[in-house]
Amino acid sequence: MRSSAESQALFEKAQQWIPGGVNSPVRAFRAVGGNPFFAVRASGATVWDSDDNEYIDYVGTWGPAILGHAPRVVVEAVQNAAEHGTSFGIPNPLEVRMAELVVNAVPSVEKVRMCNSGTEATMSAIRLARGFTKRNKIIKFEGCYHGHVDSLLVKAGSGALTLGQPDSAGVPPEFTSQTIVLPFNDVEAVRGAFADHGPDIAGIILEPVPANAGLYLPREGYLEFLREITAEHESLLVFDEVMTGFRLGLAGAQGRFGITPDLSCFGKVIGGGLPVGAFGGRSEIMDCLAPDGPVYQAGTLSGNPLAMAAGVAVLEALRDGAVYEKIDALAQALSDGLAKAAKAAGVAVQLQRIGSMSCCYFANAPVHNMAEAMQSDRDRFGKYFHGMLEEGVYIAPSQFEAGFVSAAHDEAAIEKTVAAAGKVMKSL
Ligand code: KE4
Repeated sequence: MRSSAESQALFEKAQQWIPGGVNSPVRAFRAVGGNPFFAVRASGATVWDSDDNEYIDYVGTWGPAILGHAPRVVVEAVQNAAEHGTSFGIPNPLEVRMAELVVNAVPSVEKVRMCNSGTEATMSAIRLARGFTKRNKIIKFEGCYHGHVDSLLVKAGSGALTLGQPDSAGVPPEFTSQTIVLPFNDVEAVRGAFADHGPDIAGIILEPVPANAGLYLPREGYLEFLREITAEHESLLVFDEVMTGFRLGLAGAQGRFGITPDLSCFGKVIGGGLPVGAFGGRSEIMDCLAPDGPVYQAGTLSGNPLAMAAGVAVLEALRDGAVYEKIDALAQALSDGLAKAAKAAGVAVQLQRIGSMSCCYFANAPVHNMAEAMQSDRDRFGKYFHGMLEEGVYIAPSQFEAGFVSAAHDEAAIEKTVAAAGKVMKSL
């Protein structure tokens, strides 16, 4: 049994001064029971807690750690940037380099604006969609999570779904009255919404690969359908690629599926672990943003030099594509190994994966939307989570999250993880 005395003591203290003892709800282990451990160090594919337990990490700080934790290129870039000042609030060369890297990597993005979180990126993107189209309604999908934006906290995924609060308190009905929520992967539902509200729909925002209710894929032709119907109605297609952007390839999910959205939101990977969000798209849309246009959006620390230094270092390390080949292959081996372990243990699982992102649903049938994800056996998942933790493997503390493989993982780590799963699954 690993010791947790230090983490327990820290959690006691944290709960006195921080709501729930955490600065983001999903970290509280509420979905899996028990108390969170406190991380004190992370390097490569490993995280150490305050009781000196070590874990192979498949959360990767919820996506940013695509190169692994504390890669030298990022640490040195941030150290060097810090020597020259930690924030200017004045345009700086690193912002230009970041914008150039994003525009060169994502064909649909002609201009990009930096901000400080994925939430800011999606909030700004839907404001921009409304300002550009002069329409009010936004379509989102059940189970998709776009950060804690008031008007999008409706049947949201991730921590909201995990905690059973897909519709948050504190959001007046007026704030969500312009939000249309539909089941994902349901063509007729979208057709019906446009039939009823077409002229007032500013856009559709979606995770092209929903990964905040576990991970499920768009059905064949679904993204193409959304592209066509939004173009037909002069609504905007907004891809929330906060998680998939620069994770599923340099051009993210839109590159994998060959879809050209009107706006894209980014975060996580482009910050290299520092607080960064971004949104971008066609110049004619982006030029509606202040100071050129009437749609206001701003941020004291947007384009912060430390965050830009970290993000630029990561994007430059990804440019030759070699990382993607490695992490996709390792993730394939992981999913194959977990599936074999489950079969040997007689445990029903659905291993769903794209690139280096995956989810192990404890379910009897494949998952294509939130309703089906909700059929998964969360109790069994909780037991699996804690069993893996005891074996030194840290996966997301919720069935409704995705897992990530980084460039710092290797075959030995995958083999250790699969062996641990083989042992744990036999006990479920
Ligand atoms: P942030 O505001 O947390 O930087 O990004 C919000 C967001 C937007 N869009 C997508 C597709 C996202 O996945 C997220 C945030 N992801 C969650 C994990 N699934 C963050 C973890 C947390 O809330 O602590």
